[in-house]
Amino acid sequence: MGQPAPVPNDLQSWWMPFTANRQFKANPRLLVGAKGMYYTTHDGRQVIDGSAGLWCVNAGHCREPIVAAIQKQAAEMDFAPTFQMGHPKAFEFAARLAHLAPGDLNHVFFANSGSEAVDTALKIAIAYHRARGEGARTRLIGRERGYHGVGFGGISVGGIVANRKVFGPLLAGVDHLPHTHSLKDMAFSKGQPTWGAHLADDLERIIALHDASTIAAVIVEPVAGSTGVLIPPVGYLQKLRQICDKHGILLIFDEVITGFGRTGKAFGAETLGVIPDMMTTAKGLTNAAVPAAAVFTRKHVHEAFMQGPEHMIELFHGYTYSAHALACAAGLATLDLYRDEGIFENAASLSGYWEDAVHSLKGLPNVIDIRNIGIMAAVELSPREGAPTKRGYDVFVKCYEQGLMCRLTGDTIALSPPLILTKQHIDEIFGILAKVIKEVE
Ligand code: PXG
Ligand code: PLP
Repeated sequence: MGQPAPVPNDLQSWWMPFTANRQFKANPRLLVGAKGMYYTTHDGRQVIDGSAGLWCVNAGHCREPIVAAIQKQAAEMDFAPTFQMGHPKAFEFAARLAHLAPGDLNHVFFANSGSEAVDTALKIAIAYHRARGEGARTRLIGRERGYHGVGFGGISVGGIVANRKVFGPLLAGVDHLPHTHSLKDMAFSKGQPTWGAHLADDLERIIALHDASTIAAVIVEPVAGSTGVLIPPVGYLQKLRQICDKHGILLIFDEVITGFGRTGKAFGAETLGVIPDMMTTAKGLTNAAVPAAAVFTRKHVHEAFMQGPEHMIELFHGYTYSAHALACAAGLATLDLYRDEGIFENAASLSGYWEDAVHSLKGLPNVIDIRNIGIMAAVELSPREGAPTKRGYDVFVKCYEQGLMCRLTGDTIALSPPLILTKQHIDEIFGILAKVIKEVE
């Protein structure tokens, strides 16, 4: 027997997620290092991280306390089962999170990605009603342009057409609210648009159609992120809350992006002044250093399950890696950093400077809308005649070449840098973006 043949290090084997694989592999962009606000590229350049990775590295990259916590945990205990077993850091992490969450959102179920968190929350919603003797409440209401990950539950309640249309009939019994974006009525709003609260009234129409007795939950992102940063109109989420309460429907906020400081408070629920019955989180939960997600539930939701014989499993759901030891260690170190460095407070205090900086792009060629809240923003460009998404892509690639990583969705550039940023970083981000927008036809 000879040596195994050497494996050629080519780009073909990895089928990349949400990527134009053939285009990318013809001209790859590889990241090889990261520190604080910057990535290092394979050709040795420093690129400012205008998107916190994928909206997730809220405390900045490779922070020592998080690195140390993961290293220590990996050496101490790598994995512990969490079905009928436990480990101390999982309880500690859940208790810290419950303390951080608004209202009585004080029970935490762990998963490993936003998609799993969404599936978990939708399943809990349906099982909750059944546990209370309302087993006919199985319908789920999402929203057009919503992003709730890529599981079958998430794409069913989600409203991104490309993520749904080739995957068959999806979950049955799902309906959608209209999205809240209208260029005509709200272009260049700063923070929450004043137009659009009435769009929440459509929930009453959907409820009248199906009857409240068949509806389990409504799920929305408090700020729609992935679709291009759509800020909820003033009063809109309050209306959803009132209508859900009136009809006994659970309200779920998908805070996978808005959680952990992005809007200037720990959760979007606080910034926007509405407490949901459940909240899904991931990303900033562990500063993305180890994959993890958490579903927060209010006391009454949890209590509905804590009935019946005590030897019975209350919820037949969970993942091998729920409350993974490395994730809990990383998460605890992350929460310490958020608290000790006042990272959410930094986001809140810079949000005015951020708003002024992004709105200074108004008037540049092809800019048709600018939206912002906390430390997130979108710059929408008009699509090129007959070639939608091409202009956005050209801006995205040129930004990367000139030292800025941002996110692209269609012809909209989204920005959501780490929340440890300073005014100089904001100047750097918008300096590059403005220059590129002027250069791209
Ligand atoms: N819900 C929301 C609101 C999200 O934003 C998910 C669920 C799914 O999380 P996972 O961990 O399964 O990806 C997300 C994720 C982008 C982008 O740039 C957004 C997400 C993920 C990747 C890219 O728009 N959001
Ligand atoms: N901020 C974060 C990120 C936290 O994790 C916590 C506590 O867990 C707090 C604030 C609240 O800190 P304290 O419990 O010291 O009031």
